[in-house]
Amino acid sequence: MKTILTYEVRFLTNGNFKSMKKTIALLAVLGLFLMTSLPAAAAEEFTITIKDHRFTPETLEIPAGQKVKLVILNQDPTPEEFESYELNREKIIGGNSKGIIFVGPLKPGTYPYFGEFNMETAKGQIIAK
Ligand SMILES: [Cu+2]
Repeated sequence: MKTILTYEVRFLTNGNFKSMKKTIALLAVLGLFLMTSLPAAAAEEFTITIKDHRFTPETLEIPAGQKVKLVILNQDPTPEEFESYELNREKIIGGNSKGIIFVGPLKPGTYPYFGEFNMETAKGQIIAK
């Protein structure tokens, strides 16, 4: 922002065409940045917690037809891999840390997922409605 203002002031004082072009370029970049970052910021957020190699909630309902942000909180000291063929997602979440996974927009339906490192216990499903 400071940079843009500097160019703006220079342009106004000198009427320098080069500065004006730089200002326009910077504003375009800023506009693009806002346009691309806003939909992500607006995505509804849901948290899935991993504890004792299980997911909570095991069944998560999310809205169909829109992008959703999943925050995977791993409260186990060991890493887990969130994996889903149906969602086409695979992400390792370190022990005692969190991972972010964006899904959707999804068609209504059931999307199973599992923890690849603890497949007997770590199972869940996402239901898009
Ligand atoms: Cu995997």
